[in-house]
This record gives sequence, C-alpha cells and structure tokens, in this order.
Amino acid sequence: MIPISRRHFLASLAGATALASYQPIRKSTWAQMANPKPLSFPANFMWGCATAAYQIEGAVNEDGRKPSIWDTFSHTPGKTHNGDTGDIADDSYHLYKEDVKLLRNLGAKCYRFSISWSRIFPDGTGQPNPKGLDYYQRVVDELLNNEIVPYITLFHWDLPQALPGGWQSRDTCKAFADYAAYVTARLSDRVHHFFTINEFGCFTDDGYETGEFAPGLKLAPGEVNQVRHHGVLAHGMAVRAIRARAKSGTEIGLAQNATIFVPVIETAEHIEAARRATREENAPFLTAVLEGKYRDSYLQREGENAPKVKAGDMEIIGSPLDFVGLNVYDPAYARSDSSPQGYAIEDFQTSFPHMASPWLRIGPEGIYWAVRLVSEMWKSRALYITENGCSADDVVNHEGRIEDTDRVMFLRSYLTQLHRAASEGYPIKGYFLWSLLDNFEWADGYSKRFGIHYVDYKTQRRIPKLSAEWYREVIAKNAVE
Ligand code: GBH
Repeated sequence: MIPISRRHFLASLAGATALASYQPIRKSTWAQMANPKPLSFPANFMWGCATAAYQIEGAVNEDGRKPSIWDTFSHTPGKTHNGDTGDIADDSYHLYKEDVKLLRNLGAKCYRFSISWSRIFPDGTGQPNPKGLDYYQRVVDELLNNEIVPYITLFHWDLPQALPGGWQSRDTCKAFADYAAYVTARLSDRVHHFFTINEFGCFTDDGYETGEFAPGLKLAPGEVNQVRHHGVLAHGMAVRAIRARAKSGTEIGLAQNATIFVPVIETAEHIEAARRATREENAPFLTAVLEGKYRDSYLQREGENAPKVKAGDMEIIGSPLDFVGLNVYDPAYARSDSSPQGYAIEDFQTSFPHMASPWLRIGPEGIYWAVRLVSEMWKSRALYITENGCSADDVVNHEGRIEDTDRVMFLRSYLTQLHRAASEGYPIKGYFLWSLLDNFEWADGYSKRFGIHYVDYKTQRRIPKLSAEWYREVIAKNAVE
C-alpha cells in the first residue's frame, strides 16, 4: 500500500476527474440485465470467517496466561450485560479442532483470528510464555492441514492488565511492537498475513472516553487524543518491527472500522461530499495511517487538546502497508452542503431499520462505498473486508434448526454491494464474515449472537444456522445468487 501523494490526493478531491479515472472493468449491459447471471466474484477471491481471542477462547487461567484488561473489566460488577465474562466463552482454546471443522464444512478459504497478547507475554513485556505460542502453533497446524489460510490479528482489544497505564502510556506502543515482532518471527514461516490492530476507536474512545469498554475510563479530551495517538503509533511501530523480523513475503495491514460515508444520492456533488466526509471524520485513525499526517483541520479543531506528537511519529504511523482491512457494519450518510467543509452528516430517522443490536443499522451500500472511497482516495493496492455480519434474535426451533432468514437477507444485501465494487475493478481480495460462531459480544455479553453457527453455551454444542448453509453456497459458487 502506497501512502497517497499530495498530487494524487488533490486529484481525488477534483471529484469528477477522479471519477473519470476509475473506469469500470466490466459494465453491465442491457443484454446481461435481460439474462441475469449470478453475481460472480473474481477468481481466487478469499472467502473466510473472523473471530477474536477473548470472544471465543475461554481458558483464561490456563498455560500461563495472565489477565487482560477485558478480564478485569468483565469481572467488574455492572460493566457487561448480566455480568457476563469471557472466562469460558466458546471454549475454543480446547475446541479449536471442532471450530476448524466448521470452517472446513463451509469450504472457507481463510480464517481471521486474533492472538491473545496475554498468553504470549503474560505481563505485557519481559518473559515470553512458550506455552502461549504453542496454542497458536496448534491452531495454525490445524488450519493448514485443512487447507485454510490463516490471517492473524495481533491486537483485538485484550491488552495485558500488567502494562502500567495501558494505552495512556507511550511505553505500551513499544511493548506492542516487541510482542508483534516476537510472534511474527515465529509464525511467519507459515502465516503470511498479519493485521496489527483491530478497530482503533473501540479501545481508545470506547475504553478511555465513554468507558463502555475496557478499561472503562472517562478521560478528558486531550488525554483521549493522546490514547488515540498511541494507538496509531503502536500500529506503525509494529509494522516496522514486523518487517524487520518476519520472513520475506509477510504481508501487513490493519483492520479498521472506518466511518465510511454513503452519498445520499449518487450524484457527483454528493459523492464528493461523501469523500470529504470520509477523509475528515477518520482524521485521527485511518486518514492519519494512510497519509502519515494528521489533518490540519483535525489539529485546529482539537486545539490545545490535540495529541502531543514527537518528531518522527507521523512517519512511523504512515509506514507503508500491503493491504487495508475494513470492518463494515452500520452506514453513515453524507450530503453536499455549502459549509466550508463541503458536507453535512445526515441524522437517522427513528424508523431506520436495524438488526438485533440497536446500533447495527442496515446499510448495504456502505460496503461498496468503503471499498471504492478507500481505493480512490488512498490508492490502496489491496483491500479486504475484515469483518461484516450482524446480530439476530436466533432461536432453535422445534426441529432443532435456526432459520436466520434475517441474517441471510443482511449478508446477501451487503455481498451484492461488495460484488458491485469487485465488478467495477476495485482491488478487493477477500471477505471475512463476522462471525464463525456466536461469542462473547463485549459489553453486550452473550445477549447478542453474531455467529453463523449457533452455540449452546451450556453444552458448547455448535449448530450451523441457515446462514451457514447459505454462505457455503456462496463460497462453493464464488457468487451471490
Ligand atoms: C466489531 O466491533 C468488533 O471487531 C468485534 O469484536 C465485534 O464482536 C463485532 O464488531 C460486532 O460488534 O451501543 O450505540 O454504544 C464493532 C464496533 C463497537 C460497534 C461498539 C458498536 C457500540 C455502539 N462496535 N459500538 S452503542
């Protein structure tokens, strides 16, 4: 991934000009529309599922693991739904072979899972714990034996509790880079794709500003911006540490739930507004990472609360990537207006439809615009959808089945829009469905189910839902029908 040059960026701002340079590779013709074909994806498209360590593994006290901030947080009364914790979760620490079997039955080509930093370095830094790495070696063995390509996330929010100051401390960035280098040096002979960090805002803003996620703090704006800065700095330092230590051929990216704006109407002016909004509203995270710079407008807006940046930080943050991973769930909409920034963000009507999680509004076009706007603005050579999926009120019916037609509707709509992006020639390489199986949904505990396999938490039995059958068809045909 090449950071955008100023010239390219200015060209992308020129709107119509930039659009003209993106000629669709294949255009649907009237003949095709009269004789519709399945929505086929490019050859070798990587279909997979995603999970995260704390959400599925359980076994929190096993083989030398020490607590992460999510252990502490979930065990603090009142922090999660029903006081739920990840102590047992899906017990995937013991049942990983069964979970790989689920992937195999789907025909999945790849699996995105995360490593628990606390298993590898139980104190965050210092002495590594070899038994921790052994577990992930076994998972990788099992995947490769089943011809499933592993994609590893190094940080999915479960920060070792022992690190003093957590993400408030700049030392945590160095600790993360050391941990990333240690893991990739040992796994990169067999694992070729690594994501540094999952979703900056969820462990920075939600952890340190609203306090809804671990570590549950409510800091002042300047402190929050510093935490955010440490997040992107840790990413950049890890990118460099991995490149220095991993085997050649290792590809590095990140998985970010950027706020992507859908133009309210597909006219040149609203598309331009969506582009501007996406660049501006992601200023502390994706924009900084892909441009190696905080936008002046962001720094001015934050004023004395702006992050304290040391010489060289921005260059590290902007370290070139091999691919960009985007987690896509609920949409945002922008329209053109006459304000200096050139866009306005739409409010949602109360009737806007959502899935079982109230925040999860249904906006399939968001996945198309995510791929298109990120490739247009930042000239990404490769993109993945690193998460997409939804919660639904799944019940096991009298025949023992879970007929989650609402989830199938959701997935089909989003994949139809992803197909549009692929067919217009944007470099989308793969798609990871969130999630392989129901799991610990953070502050919502076990009250929200995102899996395409149902988990009976009393018995740990996994049952494929209708959506799993549907996804298996998609993968087999490499097409959405
Ligand atoms: C992703 O987060 C995560 O990567 C994954 O671990 C998670 O299980 C999955 O998506 C499904 O949630 O209730 O209005 O305060 C998505 C980011 C962060 C979006 C918390 C919803 C709460 C909004 N989520 N946020 S609200």
